[in-house]
Amino acid sequence: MQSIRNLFLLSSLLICAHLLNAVEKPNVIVIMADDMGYGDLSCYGATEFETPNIDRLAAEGIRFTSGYCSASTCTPTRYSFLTGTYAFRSPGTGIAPPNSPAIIQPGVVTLPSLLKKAGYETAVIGKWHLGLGGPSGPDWNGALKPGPQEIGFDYNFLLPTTNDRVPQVYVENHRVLNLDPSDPLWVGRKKPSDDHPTGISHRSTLKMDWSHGHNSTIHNGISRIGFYTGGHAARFRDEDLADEWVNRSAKWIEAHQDDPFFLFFSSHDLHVPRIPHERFQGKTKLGFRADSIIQLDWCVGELMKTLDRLNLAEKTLVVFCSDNGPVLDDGYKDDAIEKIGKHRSGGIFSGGKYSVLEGGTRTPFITRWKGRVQPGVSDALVCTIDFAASLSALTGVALPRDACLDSIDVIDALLGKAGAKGRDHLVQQDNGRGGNYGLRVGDWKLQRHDSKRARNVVVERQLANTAVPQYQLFDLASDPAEKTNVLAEHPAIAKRLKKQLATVIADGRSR
Ligand code: NG6
Ligand code: CA
Repeated sequence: MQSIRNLFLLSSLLICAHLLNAVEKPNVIVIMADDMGYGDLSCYGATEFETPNIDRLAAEGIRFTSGYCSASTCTPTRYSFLTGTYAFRSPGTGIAPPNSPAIIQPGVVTLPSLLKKAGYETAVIGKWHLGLGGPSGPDWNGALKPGPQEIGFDYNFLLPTTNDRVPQVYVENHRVLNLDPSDPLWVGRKKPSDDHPTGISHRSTLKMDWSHGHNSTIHNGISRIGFYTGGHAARFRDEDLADEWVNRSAKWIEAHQDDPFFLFFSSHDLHVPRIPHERFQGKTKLGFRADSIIQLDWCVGELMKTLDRLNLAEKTLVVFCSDNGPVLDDGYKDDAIEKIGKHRSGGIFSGGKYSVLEGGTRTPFITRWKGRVQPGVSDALVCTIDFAASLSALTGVALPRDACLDSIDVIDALLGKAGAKGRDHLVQQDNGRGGNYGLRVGDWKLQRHDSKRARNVVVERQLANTAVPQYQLFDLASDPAEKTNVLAEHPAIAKRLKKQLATVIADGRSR
């Protein structure tokens, strides 16, 4: 009896010691760029401008060469980042319109709700684009819920959709900030009156012209997707967004410096309309697209200064990533194509935003944790969908079996442990409507286009749809640009990957 009790005590002690060793609770800041391609930073090969702050982050941490987001548009990547589940499993996770209701329902296990279980304070500051409110959509003049606070964030300060969509107001927790009740905010899909000025009727007055779409309500000299009226006291200037994110973040970090905290810093740079602050305009020769990159680089520098000032750099895991690959003309005439010169926004990869080619989802991906992560370059396969499982593992939170269905624990790779390989496969998707997928397994890449059309034209020109076979196979080791379909030469591999992709889709989970 005595020996059984001793054995029990010993094993409990061992388990405790193991848990004590394993569990670490660094602060976590995920900085997500918007529409940034693999080649858009000098630490990833850009030569036409410099991004010193992000380069420093990479030099002090790990720069991944196979870091991905899960989709090549914003809403599905953000959905997967927060829920740990591939967006193609849930209809209604494509690019959200201005009046979209909340896409992630209260009760769903999310990255922030898991971190709350580990005792974290959590916040999202910046672009949301995952809908707000119940089934009938956002109540702009009332309480905007459900929203981030109903799915695990203690605090939110948001651009509610994306800035080429209406309305241009901030949402702090459940309310539009500075909304004057005597000037209610109305947001809709139909022109509210015959004389309502639009990008079509008042085109000559615009400070930046549109090239496709984006010709409805005008605010700050820029016409947008969708219509709105009222809420004038609440409206912001596009030029001030980055400063606002930085100031709000510094304040929030300072207030939570003694807790473990998780901050999702969701930049709007370099999404259209690209209107950097006046002090960044003209900083590069490439126009406002690259000027916005410089602005984002400045934001990263300011965040790092805040960590240094509060002595938090060694207590904080910083992640830099993007929500989808690059696009040049995304609806406004900002000279992104005309001024691109030698710059290649997708680096050596083909495709970009809206595409399942590598350029659509293989993006900059950096982790830094001073004093804990050994600096270097890693070719481990990691994805933004993996933070839920990885950070749960790090912080000692049990991941429920029926949640985060595609999130893989790659924490060893994220923290640069020698020999850590990350995932063994990854499914890539576009906006999720046409049955377009990529499957990467090792150096093999299967493209599946059920529509038999692919958006695979170099982003340096206008995107266009080209006819393709339903399935194509590429060897990324010799052909990273996915130029030569080798499916006919490797029928057995193609068969295996087709089956694997079909199984991941049919099983409803891959974890
Ligand atoms: C597209 C918009 C594009 C951009 C995108 C969403 C048109 C013609 N194009 O529908 O400008 O807003 O949606 O981008 O309206 S994302 O990065 O938020 O996914
Ligand atoms: Ca985006």
